[in-house]
Amino acid sequence: MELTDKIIKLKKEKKAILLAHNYQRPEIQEIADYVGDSIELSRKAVNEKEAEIIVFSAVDFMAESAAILNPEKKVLLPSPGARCPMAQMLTVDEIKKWKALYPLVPVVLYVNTLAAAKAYCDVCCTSANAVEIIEALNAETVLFGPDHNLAEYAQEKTGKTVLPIPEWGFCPTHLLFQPEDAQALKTQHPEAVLMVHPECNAEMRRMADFVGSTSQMCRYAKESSAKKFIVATEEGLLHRLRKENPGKEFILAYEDAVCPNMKLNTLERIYLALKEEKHVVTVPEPVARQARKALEKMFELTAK
Ligand code: CIZ
Ligand code: SF4
Repeated sequence: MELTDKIIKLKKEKKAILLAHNYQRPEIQEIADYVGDSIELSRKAVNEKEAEIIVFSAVDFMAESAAILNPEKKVLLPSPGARCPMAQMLTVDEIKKWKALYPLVPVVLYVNTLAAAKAYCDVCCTSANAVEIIEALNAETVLFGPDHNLAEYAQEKTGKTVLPIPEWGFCPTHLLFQPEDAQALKTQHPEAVLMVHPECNAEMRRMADFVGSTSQMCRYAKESSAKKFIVATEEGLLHRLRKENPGKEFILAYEDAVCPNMKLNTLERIYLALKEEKHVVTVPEPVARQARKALEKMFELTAK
């Protein structure tokens, strides 16, 4: 039996669902029950009442969020080494340091953080709703971590003061996109629309026709009358963009823009994790309780 068939069979037997992030390998996206961004997948995890096991094909912080929101379910991360380096950039000590400096300022944390960090914030956000969340808060200044590019983007969009913590946090994959490469592609394909993720640097965002999260890029590409798009985000999204828009062309803005952590998940690892029910992600309850509040506050403040 093919590996994909084995996974599908096991999923049924064990009442498991497979959630795959937009950056996962095409063959994983193809057999997933849902493909989406971190917030869409977290919502799916909560709404799937029947499921007993959630196989979360993504990186550590996303699986942790699913575990926090579903304490009664078994959440498996197929490859335990799939850890987001940006999430590691914000330690609890760093948050405490900034909170001491700005005791009255709310702390907004990107979901790309470890559970222990989330436990110290007021509300979480994703790249799809950071602007909406900061706008909804009754504060003119917020502390925001760990991505300083998203902080800067949110500051531009909201007109509020968004202080990045740490001051330098970044995604190593989105850092690969540089304006010279994007400009060369724009010159080669003058009719193409440039879509840029807010984790990219300010020059990239400034030359973009559209700035948005992966889910927002999918929506934009579908609704746009353009036929060609240059895309500045992790290459996994191009599989979904091409599948959903067969008549349109998608070009990666930098051809090696791969997140090696996301790519640690393979069909083989998904199969083994599910078969042996291994690599269970757990978050100690005192931390989970606090982090859950921050995630729930995010759901509360966003209609989407
Ligand atoms: O929120 C997510 O899923 C991430 C990390 C990227 C995006 O824009 O969807
Ligand atoms: Fe982390 Fe960037 Fe990889 Fe997303 S693409 S998991 S933010 S390193």
